[in-house]
Amino acid sequence: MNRKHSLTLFYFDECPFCQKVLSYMEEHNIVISMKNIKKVPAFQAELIEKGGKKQVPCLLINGRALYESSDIISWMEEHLTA
Ligand SMILES: N[C@@H](CCC(=O)N[C@@H](CS)C(=O)NCC(=O)O)C(=O)O
Repeated sequence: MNRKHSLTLFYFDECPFCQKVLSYMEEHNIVISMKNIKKVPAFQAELIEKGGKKQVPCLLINGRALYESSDIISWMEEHLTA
């Protein structure tokens, strides 16, 4: 899985939109790099630098930022599930 894409999810636990994405990932056994922006301030700085804003969830796909939980789930459905 994920051999074609470099993937990182920026998130924090208390965010319901992040939880929606995390639940989808758990259901589909999707394991990717995770960056908790509340626990590590440098991750928030990285998110702003790469995505332009600090909104989570944000999926970084080969360096390109994808915001919006529904769009992230749709992307995962198309690219990471059979
Ligand atoms: N429509 C977005 C909403 C995301 C959202 O509102 N995230 C909040 C945390 S729960 C956030 O990052 N707020 C800070 C900001 O937008 O700068 C989604 O579905 O992903």
